[in-house]
Amino acid sequence: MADLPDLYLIADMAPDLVAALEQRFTVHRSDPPATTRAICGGGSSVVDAALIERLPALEIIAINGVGYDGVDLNAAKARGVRVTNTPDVLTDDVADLAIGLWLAVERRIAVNDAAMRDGGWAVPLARRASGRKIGIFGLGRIGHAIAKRAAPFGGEILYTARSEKPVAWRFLPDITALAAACDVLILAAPGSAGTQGIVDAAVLAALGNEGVLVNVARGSLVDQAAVVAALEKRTIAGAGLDVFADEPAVPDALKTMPQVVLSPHQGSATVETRAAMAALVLANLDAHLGGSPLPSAVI
Ligand code: 8YV
Repeated sequence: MADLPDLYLIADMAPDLVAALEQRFTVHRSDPPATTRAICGGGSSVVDAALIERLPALEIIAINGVGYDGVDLNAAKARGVRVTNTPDVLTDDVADLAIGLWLAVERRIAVNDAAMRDGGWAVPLARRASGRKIGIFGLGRIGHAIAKRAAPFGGEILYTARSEKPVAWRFLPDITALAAACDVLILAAPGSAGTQGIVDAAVLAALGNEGVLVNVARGSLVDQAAVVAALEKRTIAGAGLDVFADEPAVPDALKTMPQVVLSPHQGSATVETRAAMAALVLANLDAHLGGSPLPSAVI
């Protein structure tokens, strides 16, 4: 039997996906040979110019995730290397979690649960979620899905994005204006040079001491030290965080704050969605090997 093409696997994947990859490829988890034609990674995987250069036979980078902020697209493009991701199939899950984190912060769900497990019952009053003005940074598929889920809570929906969209929600020109105009700032934009550290002390001050920050995008979007300081000083009221600057590391200060709800990058982490993501990864790789159009190509 002819040798299977070589694939470099650079992130942990579900056993079913690994087994399916091993049916199609000779899978390498380290020291990929020069004959490597494919790389498979996760949404936070780094595929930089040096790695691409090291693999002269590389044809495709298949990301198991919607984000590909760790992939050097220019280097890939220069080599004619295709890049694919897994959009759409995870949109609902990430949007659901954004709403869940917001409600968990506002209604003290996690901290009350912990208090009861410690034998408690009497807890402080929470804050009403309904009617709060929801600001969404990034109105792509996930941002749009969050807006649709938030609208029935009765508060105004506002957003900012690279451009105004043909939607009924109010557009603000930048994230500082959005933070000043909303009560809850939800981050749903991709990680990139343009969004790096965009949520800084000034944006947090604009959000204000009744404001809540929710991040289901990337840790790189926020100045994490500024977020910790703003929470400690009550510059903002609370935060629901699914992503962090240096995962899986999480600042200890956040772990003791009752006004913070923490989640270990679980946006797309459901059985159904991970199965759909895996199927899309395989569909992209199979299409590439078969010479047919790629189902979800970035480039
Ligand atoms: C995944 C993600 O957790 O889609 C993304 O960009 O970050 C998450 O869905 C990650 O890709 C793991 O593979």
